[in-house]
Amino acid sequence: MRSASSKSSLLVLVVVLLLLTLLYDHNSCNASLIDPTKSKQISWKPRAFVYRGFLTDQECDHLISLAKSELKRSQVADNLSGKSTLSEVRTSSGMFIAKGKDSIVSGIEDKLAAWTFLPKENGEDIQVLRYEHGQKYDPHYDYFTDKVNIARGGHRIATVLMYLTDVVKGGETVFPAAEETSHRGLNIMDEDLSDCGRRGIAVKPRRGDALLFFSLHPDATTDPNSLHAGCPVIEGEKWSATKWIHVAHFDKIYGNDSDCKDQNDSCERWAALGECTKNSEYMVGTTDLPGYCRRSCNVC
Ligand SMILES: O=C(O)CCC(=O)C(=O)O
Repeated sequence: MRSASSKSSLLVLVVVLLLLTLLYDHNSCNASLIDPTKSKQISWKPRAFVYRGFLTDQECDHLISLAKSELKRSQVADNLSGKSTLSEVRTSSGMFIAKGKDSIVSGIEDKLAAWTFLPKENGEDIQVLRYEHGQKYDPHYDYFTDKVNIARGGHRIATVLMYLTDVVKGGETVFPAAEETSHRGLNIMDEDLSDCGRRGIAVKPRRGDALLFFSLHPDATTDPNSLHAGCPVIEGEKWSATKWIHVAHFDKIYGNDSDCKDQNDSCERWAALGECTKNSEYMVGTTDLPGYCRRSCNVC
């Protein structure tokens, strides 16, 4: 009798251990897919790194297929008001994929956190972009100069650009204010670059590769060398995915939380439609001027 019951306890113990191992493997597998030897430094001013083969073909195709039917003309943030506006500075189209939308998106976010050493919750939703012939993003900074956009999570500290397709000609990401060093780390031949790409340290889009650069210095001051542009696509089509990462939790405003209310009955519905990101000034607001749907946007 006793030996039968100790056998069944042993069996239960083995099953529990197996389940725990599976759970641990599931949570850690994406992070453990990061291989630091694949990350090469391409510049110190700004701090920029390229990771060859960061995304698998399946991950690239998945992001493109989620985005394809949802694309809208890209916008830029107005320097003073922070409002999103259309501008000839940025002519691509794009859309946002909600954080953790499915297991593939969540797995990519795990890898981003492991590579950048920055917590998942500090990231914005991934933005997928498509650039057709002639489309571009003129030189700009990813840090903000308005109050609205820094209310959620503070300044953007870093950006990861993931390239979802190869581009035959043009479409490079270029850092025109980067301080050139004797080596560029990636052995790109000048003849492979467009005129725009030759204006600084450039990364030629290659399906699956990812570029990480920092917009803030280690002492948290803004880095003017992080000026960057998406060069016009000359031949082919460019698909990319951007993850902007802030200094703090992107979904929280640190301030007075005693008044955590929605002020419009439609807030919940708007939040589900992504308005907290698309229309952050109205929905979230700032610590000085709180928005109308702070509860539904989970910022209090
Ligand atoms: O597409 C690129 O190469 C640049 C994109 C970019 O600058 C951005 O999304 O902030």
